[in-house]
Amino acid sequence: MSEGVGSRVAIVGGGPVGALNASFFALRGYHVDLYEARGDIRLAKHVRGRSINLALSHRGRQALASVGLEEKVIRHGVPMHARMIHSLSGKKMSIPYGKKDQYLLSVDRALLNKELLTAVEGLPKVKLHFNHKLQDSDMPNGTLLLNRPDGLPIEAHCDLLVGCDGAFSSVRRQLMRYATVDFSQTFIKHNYLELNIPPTSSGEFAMEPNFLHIWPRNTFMMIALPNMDHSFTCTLFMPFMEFEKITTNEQVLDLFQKFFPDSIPLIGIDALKKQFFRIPAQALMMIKCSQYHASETMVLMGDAAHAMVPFYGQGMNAGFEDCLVFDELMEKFHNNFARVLPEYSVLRVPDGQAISDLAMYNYIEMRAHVNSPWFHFRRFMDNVLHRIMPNTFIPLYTMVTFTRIRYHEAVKRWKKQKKTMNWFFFVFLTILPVSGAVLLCRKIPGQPHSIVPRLCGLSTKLPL
Ligand code: FAD
Ligand code: EGO
Repeated sequence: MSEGVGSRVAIVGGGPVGALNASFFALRGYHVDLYEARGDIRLAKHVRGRSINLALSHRGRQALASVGLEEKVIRHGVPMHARMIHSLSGKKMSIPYGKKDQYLLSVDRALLNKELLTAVEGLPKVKLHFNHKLQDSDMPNGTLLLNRPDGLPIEAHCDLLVGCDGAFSSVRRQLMRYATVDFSQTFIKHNYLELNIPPTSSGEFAMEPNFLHIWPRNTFMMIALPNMDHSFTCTLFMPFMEFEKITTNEQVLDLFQKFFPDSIPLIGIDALKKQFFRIPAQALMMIKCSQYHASETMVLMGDAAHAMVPFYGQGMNAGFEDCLVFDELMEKFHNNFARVLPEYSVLRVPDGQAISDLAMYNYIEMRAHVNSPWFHFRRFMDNVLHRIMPNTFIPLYTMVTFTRIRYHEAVKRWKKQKKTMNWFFFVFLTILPVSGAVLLCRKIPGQPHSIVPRLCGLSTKLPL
């Protein structure tokens, strides 16, 4: 890459996707300015018991590996080889995710972000600008308008504006002035709240560490992911109407007694009461766009392009894969933004839609009829079918989480598999028993009766 036209990239948003993306562009030789509205999270001191984690899987790891950051990040991860389903009675059952190398990694959000920022800061021609909030842009002329907390307005310049500024993206708002984008924003009935399960008094994990713990209770759902410090972070998903009803400590305890009794001693009664009201429950939403770019100067990645509900654990993974797909196109089209940007939308929009829809599908599915026996049965059957037909039947969760099969292809395959399975069950449960019955009831040649009376131990003399 030579300095000059098309060589200055501005990335808005220093979240996981923006920070990773900065590495991708820097390694291609671009001059990169990263603008983050908030301060440098590496300077914020860690508050004990406040680690929030997320599940990193294959797609995210492939993107990290492509810029040489996989090892650095997975050092901070706790492997989860199986889900652990907690039933209401307190019984626990686990079902593995797949083969030995198919596991999720529970990583600390803050640590992940710090690792990515530090890595990109060490690359040439990269500048990180914290406390810089994008206000406006005029990309036909390549100018940006940013604000600092002291209110000082700043003008900046770039050739490509990359919006990695999350679900409430400001870049997206500006992009939609220049491109014909269909856009939707959908809030769901559930909000979420995070709680902490501290290590035991001897410093051990309070539950089995290498699992994604799930308490499926139809409309009430809770999960817990392990942290490196031997604590767990629980996320409670509940209709906001229910959150609104809960205003006293007693109501919190009643709720947990009723739905998650085994978790009370683990969180601790006092901690539970305190943590429940620490901050209000947060809303969950989905953003869809029919196009992720405008001309050859603006492009969206991560939540800015496709925020989704968290019921597939893929939001960040999908955002990381965006960066990887974009980089693959940069290679293919020799860094020509005019060709890369439209192609990126063509490739990535169907996949963004597919994973958003799957996450929403899981949200509906998990409430509709997923209690612990059902959850267990479904995942058990997935594993059984995969074991007998490893090439024909790959569970959807496996395709999404442990492969790089394009999200929309995974959905197509899943629908085809469902058809095959339905046919298979139809044959075995209907045609075979029916034809069996017909054969049994047929008269045996040379005998006056079918085989049925004999099988039943009846005399064939009886008038059957
Ligand atoms: P963000 O993380 O939102 O970062 C955007 C950044 O842009 C922020 O730092 C913000 O300050 C900055 N910004 C915003 N506006 C401006 C502006 N105008 N100027 C400058 N900077 C700006 N994903 C997974 O893969 N696995 C999981 O297990 C998982 N669990 C989740 C659980 C929950 C409860 C939720 C809500 C999400 C979960 N996700 C998960 C999704 C994941 O959190 C997101 O997909 C991911 O954080 C998106 O990263 P991002 O960088 O695109 O956006
Ligand atoms: C029948 C059985 C229908 C996020 C199982 C649907 C999601 C869905 C939120 C888990 C795992 C990472 C997650 C499984 C299903 C993260 C995830 C799953 C949750 C909630 C989550 C699984 C953070 C759905 N992956 N998953 O099979 O283990 O199955 F429970 Cl509420």
